[in-house]
Amino acid sequence: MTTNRTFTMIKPDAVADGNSGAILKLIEEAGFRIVALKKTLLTKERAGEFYAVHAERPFYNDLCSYMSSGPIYAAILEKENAVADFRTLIGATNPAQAAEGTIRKLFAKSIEANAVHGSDSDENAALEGSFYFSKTEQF
Ligand code: DGI
Repeated sequence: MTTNRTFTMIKPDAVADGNSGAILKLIEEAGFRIVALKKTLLTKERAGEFYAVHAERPFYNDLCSYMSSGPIYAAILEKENAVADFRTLIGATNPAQAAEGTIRKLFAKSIEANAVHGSDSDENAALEGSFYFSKTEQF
């Protein structure tokens, strides 16, 4: 099922550097509608829940520490073909491999501090959105 929704986080490095506004502007200019948006601070435990799928990966502990190191923005976005188009907009996980003009190319510092998250499937977009937002917070 295609929901035309995806989920994103603006990660701690991008928020700390004052890039949240610029990133949200690029997202809106690319045709995404913001359905829900909040600034929040994850505990390491809650970051671990969000990234549970990566629990066996060698970078999991560092990833959870990093994602709880400062506030983030969480957002649900809507657009036709949202998941795939948003992955194109943000670029490759490793900014060294991200295409020119992508959000990660513009703002990411490293493979870990890579500025933004983007869901990789419709199913995960729905799960990740509901991790942060109730139905009554989505408009
Ligand atoms: O969907 P992505 O965010 O592009 O990438 P992913 O789902 O494979 O990994 C989730 C996050 O984990 C990614 O945004 C940054 C971190 N990560 C992925 N691969 C590595 C990594 N962190 C480190 N330190 N090393 C990695 O190889």
